[in-house]
Amino acid sequence: MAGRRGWKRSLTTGSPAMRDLLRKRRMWRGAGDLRDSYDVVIVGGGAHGLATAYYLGQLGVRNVAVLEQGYIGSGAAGRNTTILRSNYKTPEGARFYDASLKLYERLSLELGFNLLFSQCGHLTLAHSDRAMLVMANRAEVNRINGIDSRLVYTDEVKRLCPALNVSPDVTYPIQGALYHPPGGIIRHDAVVWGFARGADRAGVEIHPYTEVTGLEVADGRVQGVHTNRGHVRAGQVVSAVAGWSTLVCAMAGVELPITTHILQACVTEPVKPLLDVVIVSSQMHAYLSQSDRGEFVMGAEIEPWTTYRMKGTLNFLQELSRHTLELFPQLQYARVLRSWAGLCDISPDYSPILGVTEVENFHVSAGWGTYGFKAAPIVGKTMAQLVATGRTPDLIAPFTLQRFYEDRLVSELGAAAVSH
Ligand code: PYC
Repeated sequence: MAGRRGWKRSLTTGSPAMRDLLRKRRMWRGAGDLRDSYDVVIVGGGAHGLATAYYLGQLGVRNVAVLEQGYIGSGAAGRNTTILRSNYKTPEGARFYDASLKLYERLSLELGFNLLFSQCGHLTLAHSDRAMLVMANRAEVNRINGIDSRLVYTDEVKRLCPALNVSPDVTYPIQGALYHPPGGIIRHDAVVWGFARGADRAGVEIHPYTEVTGLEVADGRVQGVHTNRGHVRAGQVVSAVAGWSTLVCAMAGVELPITTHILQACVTEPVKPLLDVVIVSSQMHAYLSQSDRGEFVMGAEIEPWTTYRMKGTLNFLQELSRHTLELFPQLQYARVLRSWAGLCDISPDYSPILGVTEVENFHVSAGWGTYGFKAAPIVGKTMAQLVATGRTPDLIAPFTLQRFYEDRLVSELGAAAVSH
């Protein structure tokens, strides 16, 4: 005990050099009090909110606060299955997610923080003639946009993933796949921490456990934010709250065409390395990867009912196990360690809703459905440009809320393994 007390004393009363060292080692500063006023308030301390804060810092925008109702990264950023890819169906989507993937590729270096990006490749399996046509189509769109994607047949699928069961004697035999070499997995909480640390170093204030309870709008313009810690004035407000988007935007009187559903995932105990590519089956609504620790990380389709309650179901575990064992029978004795559910904010065309709203200076990053995590860097970068310049960057122009009033949908229907 005496030893521990001594150690504590040296932390608090150590030399200025030691205190400086300890301060530098912190990932980010403690929250402190809220100021009366910020130039920019970002609602949501997940990957999108923190990325926006980070890129605002890079653009030299100061007096920025991130408000998070829980601990940072406690929403969708901490509940995804860490998959990155850009093999989307529409040219607008493919270009947008490709820009995000390219940012991810150099993000560890830029943030000076290892995000453990494993660019191991991504296979979307096709189990029918129709699915092969759809994959061929996606490969075309991808290649036209400079994205590395191609149709492969069963022999190459087996070569890329020797552990996969490609036998014809299963419920859904594999005919081929869309192969996307730049796809992969990344450490999701490291992405959150890396952006938080980078934003903090640029002077952004990060306030966890600060819930937004209302938005103040007057004369068609956002004026401030009510929180459980008091009111703050705000020049601009960005909503980056994923599954809670409809609720936060409603506080500003902005109606979003979004329904909110849960998406469930789970992880097995660690097993020996046998999977070094991401496997997705659209037919079976399943996606799998193996983490650096050896766990199989697996997810299923969104649940069809709308809810804000993140409760898991036994049915999910049963269906996902059945499909997984069809693909990887060798996992029959692997135990599931934990499962979780996250909220998905789904738009009518399965594309995001990004940028300005009818309320001046109130901007939104929403409608992510199941694609949000992979978009974090490009959302951050483009939203920061919007906030800093007042102009909508070309990359996100197709995704404004206005498209639903002008029938300009960007349909990503069928570009994922999760019911759509
Ligand atoms: O679109 O890659 C994807 C995805 C994986 C899990 C949920 N969505």
